[in-house]
Amino acid sequence: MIQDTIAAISTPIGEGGIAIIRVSGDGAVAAVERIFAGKIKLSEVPTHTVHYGHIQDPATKSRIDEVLVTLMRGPRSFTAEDVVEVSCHGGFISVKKVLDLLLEQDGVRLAEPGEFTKRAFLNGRIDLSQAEAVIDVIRAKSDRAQRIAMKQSEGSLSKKIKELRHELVELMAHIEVNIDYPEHDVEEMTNAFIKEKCVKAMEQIERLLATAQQGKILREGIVTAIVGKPNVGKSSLLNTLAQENRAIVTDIPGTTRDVIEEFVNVNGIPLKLLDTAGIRETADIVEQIGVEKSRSALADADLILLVFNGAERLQEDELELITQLKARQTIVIVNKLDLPQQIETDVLLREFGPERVVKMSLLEQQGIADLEKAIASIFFSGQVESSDLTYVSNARHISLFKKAKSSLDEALEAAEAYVPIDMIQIDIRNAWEHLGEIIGDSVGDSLIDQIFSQFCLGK
Ligand SMILES: Nc1nc2c(ncn2[C@@H]2O[C@H](COP(=O)(O)OP(=O)(O)OP(=O)(O)O)[C@@H](O)[C@H]2O)c(=O)[nH]1
Ligand SMILES: [Mg+2]
Repeated sequence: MIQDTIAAISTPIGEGGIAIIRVSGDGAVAAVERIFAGKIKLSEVPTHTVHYGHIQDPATKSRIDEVLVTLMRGPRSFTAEDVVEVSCHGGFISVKKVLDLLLEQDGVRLAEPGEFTKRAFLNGRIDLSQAEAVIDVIRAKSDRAQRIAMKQSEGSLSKKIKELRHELVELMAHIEVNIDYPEHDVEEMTNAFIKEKCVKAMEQIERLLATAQQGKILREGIVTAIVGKPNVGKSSLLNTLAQENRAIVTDIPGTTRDVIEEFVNVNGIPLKLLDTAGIRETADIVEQIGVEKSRSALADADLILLVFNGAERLQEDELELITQLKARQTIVIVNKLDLPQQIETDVLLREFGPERVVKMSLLEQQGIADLEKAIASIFFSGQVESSDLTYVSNARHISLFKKAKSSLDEALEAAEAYVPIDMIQIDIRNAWEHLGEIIGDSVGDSLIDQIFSQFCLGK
């Protein structure tokens, strides 16, 4: 059991109506009681109740802030321990003073990032995959990503893993019996049984892994690079999609020097947009670095928005970009439709196909709906839709599922080659262990620390 009591500010730092300090541990109620002045004694009130009063320094009796205190006794709390939440005034000073006073109380210390969630895990209220989903809920940037993360935090993935592991345990038990009581014929049957069970488990893992691509996109956004020659309107496109003047737009070619990142939501599809420096040969050393950055953004992007100025003919370096990008996931934007058109549209249509070429005037805000449609058609085409919202998106989970699958693969091959079944047992056990690691069964302390350190303070 964990002994000490932890406290931290759980709301973002800054001006706001209220701020919440969360306190958790055996001594939580006593610690807050010592600095709380109200009509009641916190140690005597029923759990899950809210109380009005003041925080005051027990030594000087000076009042620090007016507060509401919420009491939640374990195990019916976020951490499964006694939790007290103090809602005080927002801003920089009140909340800091209340926290400092709390930390002066015996046995109370500042929580580490993610420590509240870590305690919920260590106290057995949630498993590791659910705890990880809590970060995803906080970081979700689209409605859908948030819903998926909520599902996972409620245990949707854990349930699937437990079912899979249950099947494997049954299989291992079956094999065990045959190792202990080897009989003629039974071995043959066992082999067939192993194969059937392994294939079934592998299919289920594959189905989960198939959601990984879309799960990652929903979680992190489609990394979308806006590229093209200088002055074609790349930054104008970023500003239009972001609906604010995020990047500097001028008529000077070479305005953007650095990669500008902005998260946008296009009809529910999360895009991580990267506006880049216009690609051209240049003697300017700063611009050269910018062009380098453009090229590396281009290399890593899931989606490319390749922008042209429709009022000019295609140029040499643009033809190069076309060759380089036509096999990639690219949408071509012919901008400046408001000006007399010079561009060889036929070349673009031939290389990319009509559904991937969009005509726009960012100056007059034309063609935005067409672009949104093109993005949606790429994103939704041929993608797996997981109807029950169980997605595998966490890199750690993906790698463990892959390991489990390859262990089962080895078991299957071994069974086919009539390797002695106690050898096959080892592979199946490995698969079972890899799956267990996803929900935090038998994982080491250092991994646990690493996972929870990604959390923000106060969570
Ligand atoms: N006529 C017209 N001008 C446009 C349009 N879109 C952008 N512009 C202008 O084109 C110029 C360049 O726009 P930017 O968005 O800065 O272009 P960029 O591609 O980011 O340029 P660099 O950062 O230099 O690579 C600005 O003067 C814009 O106002 C359009 O649809 N029509
Ligand atoms: Mg620019």
